[in-house]
Amino acid sequence: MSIRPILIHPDPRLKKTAEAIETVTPELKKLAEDMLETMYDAPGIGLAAPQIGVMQRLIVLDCVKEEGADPEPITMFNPEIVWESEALNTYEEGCLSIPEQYGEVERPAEVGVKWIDLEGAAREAKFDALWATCVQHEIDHLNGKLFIDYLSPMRRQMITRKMQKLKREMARG
Ligand code: K2U
Ligand code: ZN
Repeated sequence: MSIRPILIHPDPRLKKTAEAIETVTPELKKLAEDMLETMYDAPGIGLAAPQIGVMQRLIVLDCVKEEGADPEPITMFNPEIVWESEALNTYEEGCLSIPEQYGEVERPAEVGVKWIDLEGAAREAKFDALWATCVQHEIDHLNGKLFIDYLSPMRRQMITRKMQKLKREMARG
C-alpha cells in the first residue's frame, strides 16, 4: 500500500478523459488499495484515478461521516450514471486537486450507478445525499470535468490563478 501524490489543478491530465478498463487485474486491485489509502490520508471522501495521474476509469469513495462508524469503502471500475432524479441538490463542493477552494454546485439529488466491482462483478445501486454528490464529482473526474467548471468564469479564473500561485510556491520548496 502506498500514498500517492495528488495532482493539483491546473494539470492537463485532470482535463483528459480516462480509458475504460478491460479486466480487473491484480495491478488494478493494488491501485485501488493505494487510492483508498491516499484518500483516507488526505482526508477525503472520494478519489478518482486521474487525480493521481492514472488515466483509467477507476474511482473510490467512502462518504461515511459519522464519527466512529465503520468505513464503507466502495471501489468502482467503469462507473456510469444510468438514472438521475428530477430533484436537485446543492452542495458546497471542494476537491483534493483544488485545495482550500469551495463552490456551490447543483446536481441531481439521487443517481443510479452501474459499475464493475473488485471481484469483476457487475453492480448497480442508487445513491442519495452526500454519496450522490460524491459519486457524480468522481465520475466527472473520469471525464476531465472539475467542480470549478460549474462556477462562473470569473470565479473559475480566480481559483485557477490561486492554484498557479500555490504551485509556483510549492516548486520553490
Ligand atoms: O474528488 C475529490 O477531490 C475528493 C472530493 C470528493 C467530494 C467533493 C465534493 C463533495 C463531496 C465529495 C473531496 O475533496 S473529499 C473532501 C470532502 C470531505 C467532506 C465533504 C466534502 C468534501
Ligand atoms: Zn475532486
